[in-house]
Amino acid sequence: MLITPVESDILIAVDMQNDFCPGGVLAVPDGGAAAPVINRLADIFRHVIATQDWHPAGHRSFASAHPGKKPFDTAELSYGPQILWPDHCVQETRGAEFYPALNTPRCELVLRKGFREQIDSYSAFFENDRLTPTGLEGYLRERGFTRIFLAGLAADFCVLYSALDAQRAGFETFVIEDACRGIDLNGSLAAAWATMEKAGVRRIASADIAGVAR
Ligand code: VGL
Ligand code: ZN
Repeated sequence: MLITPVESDILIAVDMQNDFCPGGVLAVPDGGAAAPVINRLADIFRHVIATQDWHPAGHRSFASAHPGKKPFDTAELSYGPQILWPDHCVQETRGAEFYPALNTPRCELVLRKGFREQIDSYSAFFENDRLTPTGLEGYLRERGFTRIFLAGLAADFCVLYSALDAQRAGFETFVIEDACRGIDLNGSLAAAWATMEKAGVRRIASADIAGVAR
């Protein structure tokens, strides 16, 4: 399958930030390796946007906000169970900045998410209460995009939830596997791919995009 990007296609680079990359506090295994793949793709797609995990200090998704809890434990928040993370992507810190090896100069929008202290936001479309929209669906629709191509970190969290929401919203949704890396918490990576495939999200490789060196 060879896909030639057209005007109504957009590449979304998810959470390519220092804290998810080598040396970061929530480093995704091999996470930095997604950057050169995304850079190549970002040269080919006519439209590129990026998301940025952007938490206030003391965010409720941080284990440090729950006395007695450790990172990767679960807590019951107002909207249901939430995995607790190390403090990461805190606004105005280096960890929240984009990974320097990411090079997407034509990026048209940076969508920040997770900035409400009480609600986490894995998906680029809805926060973890599944009710609070980020506004991305309206943005993409107003601009006339019909096919969404996802890349970035982490495949089994923010990419997964973004892909499911994009597909549910009626966009034809593709996840570019080698442009992503996963955290893989207790088998979450394999489960994520199974869930995405069942939902109709298409799993492709960067080599499926016409113009990428292969
Ligand atoms: C993410 C955990 C916490 C992600 C963000 O970008 O996948 N994961 N915050
Ligand atoms: Zn986060």
